[in-house]
Amino acid sequence: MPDKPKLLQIGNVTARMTARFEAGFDVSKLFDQEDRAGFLAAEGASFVAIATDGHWGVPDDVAAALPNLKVVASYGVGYDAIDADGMAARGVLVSHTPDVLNDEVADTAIMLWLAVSRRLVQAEAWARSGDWEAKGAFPLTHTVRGRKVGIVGLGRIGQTIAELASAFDATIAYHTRSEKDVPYAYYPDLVKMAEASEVLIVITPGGPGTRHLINADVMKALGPEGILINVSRGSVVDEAALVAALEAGELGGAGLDVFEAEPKIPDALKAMDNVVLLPHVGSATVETRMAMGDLVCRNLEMWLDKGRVVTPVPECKFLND
Ligand code: NAP
Ligand code: 8YV
Repeated sequence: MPDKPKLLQIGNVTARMTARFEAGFDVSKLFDQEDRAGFLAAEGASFVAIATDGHWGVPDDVAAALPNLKVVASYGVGYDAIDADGMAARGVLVSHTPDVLNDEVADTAIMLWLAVSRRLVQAEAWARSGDWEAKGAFPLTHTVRGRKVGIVGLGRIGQTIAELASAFDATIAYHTRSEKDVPYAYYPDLVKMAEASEVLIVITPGGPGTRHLINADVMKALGPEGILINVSRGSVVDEAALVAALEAGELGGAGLDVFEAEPKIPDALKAMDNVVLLPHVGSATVETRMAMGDLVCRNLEMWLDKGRVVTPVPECKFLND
C-alpha cells in the first residue's frame, strides 16, 4: 500500500472534515506546530495539498515552503487571502465553496438591515431591562418597506440579496464593473448610486481591486438617513472614514459583519447605537457550514481520484480542463 499524499490543514475546519481528509491524505495541522518555521523547513516539501479557510488562506511563508504543492481547497467562497494568480502560475489548482452559502449570507445582510432600521438591539434591551415598564413605549423606528436599495456587487450572493429585498418592495439598483442581464437599474458610478439609495448593501470580493471602494464620498452620498450594510470583506469599506461619517452624522447607520482587522473592531463603532455589529457570521449556521465542508471534501476527493476539482476559482479553471 503506497503512502497517502500529505495534506497541510490550516485554520478552522470542522472535526468532521478532518476525519474525511484522513481517509485519503496523511494530515498535519499547521497550528499544532510549536516551531512553525522549523516545521515548514523540514516538512514543507512533502505536502501536495492544503485545506484552509477564507480567513487564513495560504500565508506567504507556507506558499514559499511547499514547492510540491498541487491543490488548495478553501472553506469559503471569498479567496482574497490566497494569491490565486500566483498559485495558477505555479500550476496549483485552487478551489473554493461558491453557491452553497448564498442564502445564508443574503439572510445575514437582510437581518442586519432590519436590525439597524427597526433598532432591534435597542428595542430588545428596552424590553429586557424593564425600560418598557419604567419609561413606556419604545420610540418609533422607520419602515424597511419600499426602500431604494443599492447593491454593490451583484454576483451569486448579491443576486440572492436582491431577490430577498424585493420581498420588502424595494426598488433595486446595483453597481458592478460590468452590466448584468438583470431587471435592476445599473449604475457604473458608485457615488451616483449611493446618492439615489437609502440602503447600500456591499457584497463584492475583497482584495486590492475593491480596497476602500466604499470611501468617504460614497458614505456622504448615501447621506444622514442612509444605512450601509457590509457582508463582503472589511477591506472594502474605509473603516476610519466610516467612523468619521457616523460621528459627523453624515451617515445614518451601519450593519457590519466584517471588519478591516478581524477580530478587532474599533471601539468607536462599539460605542455607537446606530450600528449593529456581527463577528463575521454570514455563513455560520450548522447547515451551511456542513454544506461548505462537504464541498471542500468533495474538491479534495475528486482531485485524488481525477486530478480535478468540483469548484475551481476562476484563475485556476484552465488547470481543471
Ligand atoms: P461573485 O459571484 O464572484 O460576485 C462578486 C460580484 O462583485 C460580481 O457581481 C462582480 O461583478 C462584483 N465586483 C467585483 N469586483 C468589483 C469592483 N471592483 N467593483 C464593483 N463590483 C465588483 O461572488 P459571491 O459568491 O457573490 O461572493 C462575494 C463575496 O462575499 C466573497 O468574495 C466574500 O468576500 C464575501 N462573503 C462574505 C461572507 C461573510 O461571511 N460575511 C460569506 C461569503 C462571502 P463585476 O465582475 O462585473 O464587477
Ligand atoms: C467564512 C466567508 O466565514 O465564504 C466566505 O467568503 O467569508 C465565510 O463564509 C470564511 O471563509 C472563513 O471560513
